[in-house]
Amino acid sequence: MKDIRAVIFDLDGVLVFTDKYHYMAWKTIADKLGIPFDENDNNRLRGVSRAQSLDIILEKYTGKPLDSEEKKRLAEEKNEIYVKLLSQMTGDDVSRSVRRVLSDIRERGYKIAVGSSSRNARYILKMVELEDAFDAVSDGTNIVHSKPDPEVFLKGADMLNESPENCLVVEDAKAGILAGNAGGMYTAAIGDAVNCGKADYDMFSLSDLLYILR
Ligand code: B16
Ligand code: MG
Repeated sequence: MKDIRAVIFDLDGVLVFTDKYHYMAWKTIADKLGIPFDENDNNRLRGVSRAQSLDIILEKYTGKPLDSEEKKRLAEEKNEIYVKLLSQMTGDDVSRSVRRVLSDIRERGYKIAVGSSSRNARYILKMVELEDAFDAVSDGTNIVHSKPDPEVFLKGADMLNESPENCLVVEDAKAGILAGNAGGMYTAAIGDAVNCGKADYDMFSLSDLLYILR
């Protein structure tokens, strides 16, 4: 029988919508290199690490080969643009309904954590005034393998002192749903991830969680 005791939330695309900033920053880099890049291409970068995102963008690159130093510089340049865009974020970037879902779940006795591939997760949480909303934060700074590897969620479960089979992962990316499944956790898909058909639950909005966790 299902025994969910903790919920691990992906950040970008679930709690906040920083994907538009990722897009703007990657678009600057792609334009500079003459690579076609649109919002559909950007969808492929959901939940994927920064370095892997660059590799995906470079699939359409036809210029002179880039060595690892040049790739590192491009990823850093993208991050500088991205972080500058993030600095405009405020508490208003998290909807009231998202805040209500988080506090309701906590009041019902569930532990909650963030499980994000981003190395900027803590900065984002601070900017949107969510830094005290979670029992744990597992992010791109404490993992070696990015989603669809389950590492970020397994570390999150560990930080919460919960077994994977007692955790529910909430994700907007196929890579994240696959990661949660690989980690032996329950998974709930929202947004783009619903299309992958691999989650235990498909949600229309985050407040559907209040029914799943009844
Ligand atoms: P950074 P999530 C992910 O966040 C984003 O969806 C993905 O597009 C991004 O490449 C990744 O974080 C790494 O982000 O460059 O800030 O370290 O969805 O796992 O919360
Ligand atoms: Mg995401």
